[in-house]
Amino acid sequence: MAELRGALIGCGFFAVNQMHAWRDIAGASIIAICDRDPERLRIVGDQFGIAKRYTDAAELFAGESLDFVDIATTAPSHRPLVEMAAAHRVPVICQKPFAPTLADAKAMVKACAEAGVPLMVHENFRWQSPIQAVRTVLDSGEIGTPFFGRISFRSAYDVFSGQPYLATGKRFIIEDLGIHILDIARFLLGDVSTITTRIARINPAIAGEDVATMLMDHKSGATSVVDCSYATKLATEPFPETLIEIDGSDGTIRLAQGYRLTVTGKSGTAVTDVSPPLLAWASRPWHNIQESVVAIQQHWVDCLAKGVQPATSGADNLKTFALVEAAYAGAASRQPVQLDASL
Ligand code: NAD
Ligand code: 89Y
Repeated sequence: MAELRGALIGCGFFAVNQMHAWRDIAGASIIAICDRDPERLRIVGDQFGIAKRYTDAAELFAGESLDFVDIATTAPSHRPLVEMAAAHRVPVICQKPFAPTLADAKAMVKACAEAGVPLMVHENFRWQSPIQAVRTVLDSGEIGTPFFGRISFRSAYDVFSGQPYLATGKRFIIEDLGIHILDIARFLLGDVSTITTRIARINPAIAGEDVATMLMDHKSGATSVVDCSYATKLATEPFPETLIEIDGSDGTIRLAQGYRLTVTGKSGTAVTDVSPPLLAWASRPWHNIQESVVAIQQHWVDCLAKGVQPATSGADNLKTFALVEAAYAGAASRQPVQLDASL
């Protein structure tokens, strides 16, 4: 198959990882980039040797023949850009958070479905190799049927220096980071029927919540706790590790800090190191996230080749996004929120 010709829109902080990852992937390459900020366009264009540069996405779509577009801007621009891609019949990847509201996200899924173009949300955390290792253990049946999970992300890492907009929004940790952890809970334990949420803001220098604790009923019958914090100072900073506890009818899984996976099940106890590889262009501690960017982008290319829906399609991600909306609604009302009503 001929190499897919892609364009990347949004040449900011995180897009650099996506550009590196595209260079690692067989079967696709980025032939044009776009950013409304000429300085970001210059920096990324020069770093990755991309000659075709646009400051206006409409001009990019008009000027290039594309097999896909990778949108790496922040949420406010996602809907117009995805709808532009759909109008040009160009398959589209969109960064998380999918949109500012669930209504926008639904409209984007509808626009792409009506245009017949694939849509994947860049929901990469479930593609981290330690998380995939947990999924593999569940699939093996070693711990039987899961009845409890705790998916936990607690850190005091300074994310604001690289992403200053995170300090200014009314919403912070659930929308930015919790969205990944909620998606991991869905990935491991299935879809959710009810969520109960408590939030807090500990850091006085930011506008949104930096602590969230969520209790969920999964349709499988399992219960989970998803807890996130950017206000947790620990002896060894775990960023960006997601820690996992799953209890099943025949055993347990523990993914502990330092990427140590302990499985106690039908065959006894096994402890393995599931550290992600440090890719040539990656840097600690981000290497865990960076590796998952390659994995999800490779998945996109594979899905386009096979003509199948990506695991984190727009339609799938509506269920993760609905959890975010339900968490904020439940935090405000202090009441449990049913999920099916919003989808
Ligand atoms: P950023 O602000 O550094 O970069 C966004 C870039 O998009 C900017 O250069 C801006 O000029 C450009 N842009 C915005 N609107 C545009 C438009 N309409 N047309 C062209 N260019 C436009 O943001 P960032 O920190 O790189 O984050 C981007 C997205 O990536 C966010 O949604 C963030 O949540 C997400 N992110 C994801 C991960 C992950 O692991 N999946 C990690 C970090 C950030
Ligand atoms: O934006 C966030 C994300 O998606 O992963 C980590 C992060 O960069 C900061 O919370």
